[in-house]
Amino acid sequence: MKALAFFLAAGLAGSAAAHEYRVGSLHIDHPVIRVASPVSKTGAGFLTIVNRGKQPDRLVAVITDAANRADLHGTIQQGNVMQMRAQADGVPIPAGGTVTFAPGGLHVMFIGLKAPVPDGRMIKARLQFARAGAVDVAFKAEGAAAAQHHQH
Ligand SMILES: [Cu+2]
Repeated sequence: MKALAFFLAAGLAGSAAAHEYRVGSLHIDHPVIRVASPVSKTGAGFLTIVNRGKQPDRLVAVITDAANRADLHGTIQQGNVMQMRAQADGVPIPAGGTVTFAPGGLHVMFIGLKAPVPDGRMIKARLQFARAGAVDVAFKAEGAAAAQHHQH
């Protein structure tokens, strides 16, 4: 019985660590939020979206009660300066494609965070897709130091 209990516990831990979500043919993997410090008022959200369907989709909005706004940003290089740009039309998710939000590229800009964001805190948000609809996810706070390049 001991071995079985261990196996079950390990299985539960594994599924919690996977931290993924699904809506329609979209798989959302490992949403995280990075802040320069736990009391920062802005944070950058990263995640991976895989479209296993045959139709393109589009992430049109991120809605959260945890911040005043959550904007979709891209990053472009101008000379040797990285500049963020609002993704006015959302973020296209090609059919059969994978879109990765990562430092130096696409991110969800959380502006006006209403409470401290210590490591491990889960920030609830709803991802709104044009075709697949909405899915509730949680961005897990991690790696505070990694966000320091991201200045607002
Ligand atoms: Cu930004």
